[in-house]
Order: sequence, then C-alpha cells, then structure tokens
Amino acid sequence: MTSDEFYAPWQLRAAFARSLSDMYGREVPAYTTLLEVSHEVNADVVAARGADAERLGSIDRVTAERHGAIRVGTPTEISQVARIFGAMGMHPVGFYDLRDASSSSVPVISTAFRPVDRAELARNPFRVFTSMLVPGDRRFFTADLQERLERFLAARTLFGPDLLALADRAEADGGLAATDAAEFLRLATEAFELSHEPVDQAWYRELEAVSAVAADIGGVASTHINHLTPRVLDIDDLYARMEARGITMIDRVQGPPLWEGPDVLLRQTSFRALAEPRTFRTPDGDVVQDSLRVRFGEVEARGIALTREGRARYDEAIVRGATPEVWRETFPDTEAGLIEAGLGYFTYEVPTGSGAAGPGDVRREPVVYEDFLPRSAAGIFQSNLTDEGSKDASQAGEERDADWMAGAVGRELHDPFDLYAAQVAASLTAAADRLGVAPATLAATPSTEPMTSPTTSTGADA
Ligand code: OOG
Ligand code: NI
Repeated sequence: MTSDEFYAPWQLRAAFARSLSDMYGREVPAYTTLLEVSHEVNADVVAARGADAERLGSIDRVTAERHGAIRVGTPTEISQVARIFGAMGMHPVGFYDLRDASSSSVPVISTAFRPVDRAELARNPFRVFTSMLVPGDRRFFTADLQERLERFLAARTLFGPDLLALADRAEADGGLAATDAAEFLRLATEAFELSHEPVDQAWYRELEAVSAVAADIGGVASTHINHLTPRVLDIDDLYARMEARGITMIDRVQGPPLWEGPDVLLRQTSFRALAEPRTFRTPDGDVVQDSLRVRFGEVEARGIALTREGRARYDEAIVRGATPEVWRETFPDTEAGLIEAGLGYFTYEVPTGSGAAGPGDVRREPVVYEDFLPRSAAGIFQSNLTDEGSKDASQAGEERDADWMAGAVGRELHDPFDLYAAQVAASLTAAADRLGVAPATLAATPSTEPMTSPTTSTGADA
C-alpha cells in the first residue's frame, strides 16, 4: 500500500479476503492444495467452454471468490463483527436456523455478511457465514451450563478497541487512508487466527459433550476462521481430482445433483482438516499437547438464484432426494424454461456495441446465487464433527427469528429474495431506458435470445 492512497470499502474487502486466504493457507496446508486444484479446474472449464463458462461470473471474480465461516457467542460479539464487515461494505443478509436443520447438536443461528449491490458483488463478492450460539436453548444447555457459558463469553474480548475504532472510522468516512487501512487489515486478520493460548481442558470437554460446535465457540477465549471456501466451475471434476490426490472428501456433494439442466443455488463439498496441535491446561494445572479437529476445507459451485417459488420447489425436491430423476420432475431443463415458469432470477441486458437495438435484442442473463443453504450448511457442520453431541428434543427450543437476529446484529437484516428482485428490477429499468421504451414492454417480451440450453457446468462434455 503506498502512503497517499485511500482504500474504499471494496478495496478493504478484497484485501481482507486475500490476507485471510494467505493466513489460512499457512495454518491449514490442505487449503492450499484445494486452491491449486480449484485453479486447475477453473482454467480447464474456461478453456473448454469459453465465454459460456463465465455467464455466472467472470473468471477474475471466480478466481478471487471465497466465502469464510466464523462463529461467535453473544449479541455483543456479532454486533462487533457487523462493524468490522460494515467497514468492508458487507451487510447482514438472511437468517438461518441450524438448530433444527441437523440431527446432531448444532446450537446456532446464523446470517451472512456480504456485499448487496450488483456493482459491489462484481468488484469482490467476499461473504462470511456467521453463526452465533444460543446458550438459552434448553435442548442443548442446562440452566447451570447456560449461566457459566454466558459468564465465560461476557468476560472475553474477541475484537480489540483499536480494530473497532478503525472499523467505525472506515464506515463513517467511506474508507481508510493507506496507513490506517494496513493497520485495520492486520488487526482484522489477526482477530481470526487460531490462538496458541492453552485451552481449559475440563471446560472444553464439558462443552464438547454437549456440542462440538459449542466447544469451538465457547470453549476458548478467542475466535478463528473456521473454513475458507473457493468457488469452482465444475465441482464434480474437483471432487474427483482431490480424491486422486489422496485427500478424502465427505461422501458426496451437498445440494442439487449433477444433471443435464441448469445449475441452481449452491453445490458444496468438503474434507475434514487434519488434527491441529493445541495445548491444553489440565485441571491439575499442567500444560499438555493434544490436538483438535475443528477446521476443514470446503469448496463450492454456484448456480442460478431461485425465486421464492423456485426455492419452494427446491426445498420439496431436496427432501425427496437430490437425484437427477427428482430434478427432472421438478425443474425445467433449460434457462428459458426457468424464466417462463418464474422459478429463477434473470436480469435484462441490452448488448453493447453499435447498431440500433430494439426490444427483440434484449437478452436475459442468469443471476448468480450469493447466499447459503441451511440444510447444506448443517450437513457441512455435521460431517465435520468428531462427535454427535447431545440434544434433548423433549425440551422447547428458544424462539429465534430474523427480527431477533437484526436486533442482535444492530443493523437491518436484508432479505435475499428482495435483493435479487431489486437487481432484476434495476436491470429492467436500465434496459428500457437505453431502448427508450416502457419497462412493461420488455417484461412482457418472452426471452427471444436462444438460451444456451441446457447449460452444462458439469464438465461432462469437456
Ligand atoms: C458454517 C457452516 C455453513 C456453508 O458453506 O454452508 C457454511 C460453519 O461451519 O461455521 O459455511
Ligand atoms: Ni462454508
């Protein structure tokens, strides 16, 4: 960073994603292998499919694209997370309740911090899935454990005052000057490093008996990045290449199946990280070496964002089974079919270049899904737990919803469907403007452009 530069939120976001990625690569070497293989897969897909491969994001965007996952304990902590990400132009989007989405013990609710504007997403779409413990949920924690857990959490500091002050200034001023930006990025990265402080063994094991996720969050005095996920253009090819390198993946790709029609939403898979050495303080006061297996590697392929109706169909289909047969019964096998049935979000684009364009030239382009899936998230949590933990389903769970989360975060929680719909509406207005016609004319025009159909992101034809 040269001294006279000013760093806008998106530049802080892009620099933070890189800095976190460098740090995570040092901490979890298998992540570096995953990045290498992802880059190989993406280069091969672009070489084989050309421009078609970039319809859901340019290769520059996809190469830099990551999502991270972090877990915190209290409303105070998540509101501080919101300030740090707010400085980077990342806003809370969506509410996920993972307590019911998994049969094992995952006592958290979540949101995702990400850019919300189309231009910002194109600059750098870095997003962080952020989970928060629910210590008051009696299915997981007794009143006694809740009390001790809340006391432990209230006594720790995850984010120091200097980091928070810089974050607030960046948000107020719309960025930071180079020296401050460098300091902000250093402190923010450091806040998510794995701590080498000895872990209180008895406390950690007590929580772990209830939930490995609870121990990961509330058993230690700091937080850490839990995983960092690159995006690939062909996840089935990636899966095969990782196994060929001797890295054991979970047994399947989560989310929609591999099939001949358009890819929708999100497909993810992961491998469990190796045990990482950690020091523990025993009840006798001795410091001993042991290990914890808390972090892992994940990779994802992103598809088309579905409307509420499309999502309802997805939710039904996924319980029937993510098989090609179920998908053929559920979804049209072309993008044009998705548009006509109102199942997917597509923007209106007027091709740039010379020549008078008319409504007949308007193309519909798919909107990429920028969010997460609770079942898939729960599956990822679950497949990486050492232990199922314990959950007393006879107890009533504590009520939590999007409004409660917005209150904890201290900010508006965006609805993902509203964001996609706004993106489509803005593209419609812009296209109509360029053509000098009323938006309704275009909205009524069926897709005239022959859609690339079916889109293949499977590499089956590569
Ligand atoms: C978050 C799991 C959710 C995803 O990609 O669905 C997630 C966690 O393990 O903390 O990252
Ligand atoms: Ni993830």
